Amino acid sequence: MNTLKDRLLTDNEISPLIISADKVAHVQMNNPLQHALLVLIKSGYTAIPVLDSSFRLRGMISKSLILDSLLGDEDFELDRLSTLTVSDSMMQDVPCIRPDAPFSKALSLSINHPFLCVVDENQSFSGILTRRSILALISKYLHQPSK
Ligand code: 4BW
Repeated sequence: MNTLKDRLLTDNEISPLIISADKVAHVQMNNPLQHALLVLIKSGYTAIPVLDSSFRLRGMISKSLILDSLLGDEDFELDRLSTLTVSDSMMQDVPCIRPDAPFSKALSLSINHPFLCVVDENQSFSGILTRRSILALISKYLHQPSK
């Protein structure tokens, strides 16, 4: 009888779980902050990847990072939405994983990160792996009858 651990570790690649780049809401580094806020509000996501013009991953932008950038000494300075760009506010240190990484690595990283960016050795962006898809796979194995 296979244990849950055996079944997860034999299903060893994350590629079937990846949400492909064309389905991932993202912004570019030189977009005004206003554009990033609109994409975040319209998509409903808290945080999304930041790419460059060659589709390489450069960072991540979130609603809270934007709000933090707008905060002046006493008030929110809304004019900064058009004067600042995504690169002024983004976080550069983003959790990443390779498309051929083992499931166990994705599982460990997803404890602290709601999504992982999937990149190759040149930082070329191929999509994201969400905590939701990782939990869904574990749930599937948990509820499947053992062989
Ligand atoms: O618009 C949404 N559609 C669906 N189907 N689910 C959503 C949506 N917005 C939020 N959710 C749910 C998901 O379960 O809330 C969770 C937390 O969302 P978040 O973090 O705080 O915006 C979602 O969990 P998840 O699917 O495991 O996704 C984890 C994180 O991955 C999200 C968001 O930052 C990012 N993300 C997910 N799908 C994305 C995306 N970013 C850009 N484009 C996508 N398609």
